[in-house]
Amino acid sequence: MTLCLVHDDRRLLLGLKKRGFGQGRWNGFGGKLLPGESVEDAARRETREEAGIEVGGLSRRGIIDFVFQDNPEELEVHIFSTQEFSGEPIESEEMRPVWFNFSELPFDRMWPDDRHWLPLFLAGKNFRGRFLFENTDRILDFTLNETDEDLS
Ligand code: UAN
Repeated sequence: MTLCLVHDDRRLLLGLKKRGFGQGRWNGFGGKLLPGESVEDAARRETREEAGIEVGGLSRRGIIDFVFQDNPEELEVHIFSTQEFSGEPIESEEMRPVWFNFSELPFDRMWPDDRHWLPLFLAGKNFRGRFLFENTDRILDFTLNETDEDLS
């Protein structure tokens, strides 16, 4: 899966998920890959579909595995950063995009893992991690490490 985080030097663009997995939460833009698609292409497509903007250069900043208890399907999420986009963010059937100051991120209405890795992301670090969820609200266990690897 992909997650695309569009930002400038003080604000992050998040979308309120209006339906499906993660409904009611503020997310970056992203989703599953289509057959034959690269993770970068999927990040671009999902951001176009969900927020109506075209992103420029992407850099891969993190890779996180998500495991949900009682669900054998593990999600490997590739997290991308970009400061380049064209167009105006616009609401789609799936997402309502809103800019948030870094100091006012709505962590209480985001995926619970975000409060762990987003500070690393905003500090310019690369990271790898793994989170085990009991359900979609509770983290049972996690590992998260900064990495000097070039993930791009
Ligand atoms: O930030 C996220 N964390 C996120 N964004 C979209 N999805 C589906 C997400 N899932 C998680 N954690 C499971």
